[in-house]
Amino acid sequence: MTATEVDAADLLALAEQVAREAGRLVVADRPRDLQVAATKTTATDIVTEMDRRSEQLVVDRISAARPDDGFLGEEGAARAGTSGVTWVVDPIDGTVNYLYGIPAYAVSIAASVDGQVVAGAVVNPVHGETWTALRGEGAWLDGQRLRISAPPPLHLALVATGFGYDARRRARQADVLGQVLPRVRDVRRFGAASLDLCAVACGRVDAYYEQGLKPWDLAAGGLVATEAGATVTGLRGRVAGEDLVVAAGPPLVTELVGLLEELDADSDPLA
Ligand code: LIP
Repeated sequence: MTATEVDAADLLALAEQVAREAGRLVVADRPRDLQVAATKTTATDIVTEMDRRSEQLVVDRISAARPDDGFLGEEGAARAGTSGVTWVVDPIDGTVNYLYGIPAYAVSIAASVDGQVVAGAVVNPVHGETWTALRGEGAWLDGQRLRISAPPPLHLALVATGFGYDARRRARQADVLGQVLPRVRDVRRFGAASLDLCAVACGRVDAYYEQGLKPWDLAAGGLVATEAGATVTGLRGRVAGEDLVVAAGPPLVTELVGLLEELDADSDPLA
């Protein structure tokens, strides 16, 4: 089955509907005394009961509508599927923000066909904002078409970035940031990659870069940024991925990639 045989617009409508519902759940059912349910790669890499409930809701709703599809979810949803469609799900992107009650977290759902993301929805349920994108068709914020404007040069650019859960990686990221900071306008750390990528798409920042992102952090937000006109890439001609993700409009993206290559920002202390 290829992308053309699967109606991507139908996949987008399902992604948006389910992301909104999961967003309502994580806001309405957030326990007052929300606790850490478990830790993952490190003591600071946390999961709450609501991450799990949100992912279960997403899997249940999409499976009911499309029983043959596969899943790749942050909290463990993993199913191959037979339809050629795989849903890439981050049930709460920005879990630490969610734990602390910082209103910068999102439900991120992308549909990929033959390994290519064709539709994506990112919902910030606190602000009630929904970013959507359809490959080759465009990106929208609450239904308004997004097209990035010409970005400033690097020294005037507002750049978002993020840090991993492993102290060795954070130390490396701090070194890189120490070199980047004097070369840009300023830096923002929002705490959720999907919202960082959507911020590039709607001009709230000029650029974003981060090392260590997983497919569910990147899938939907990456399509939103790309369809809004940004370039989403890795370094040294590689695709955007765990090594490094850089997103910005041309020609700023070239300047930033050049600087990050110079700084070996994709070298991984955990490798
Ligand atoms: C988060 C990412 C963020 C990164 C955090 C974390 P999570 O994902 O969205 O960009 O800086 O370390 O990985 O764990 O909240 O889904």
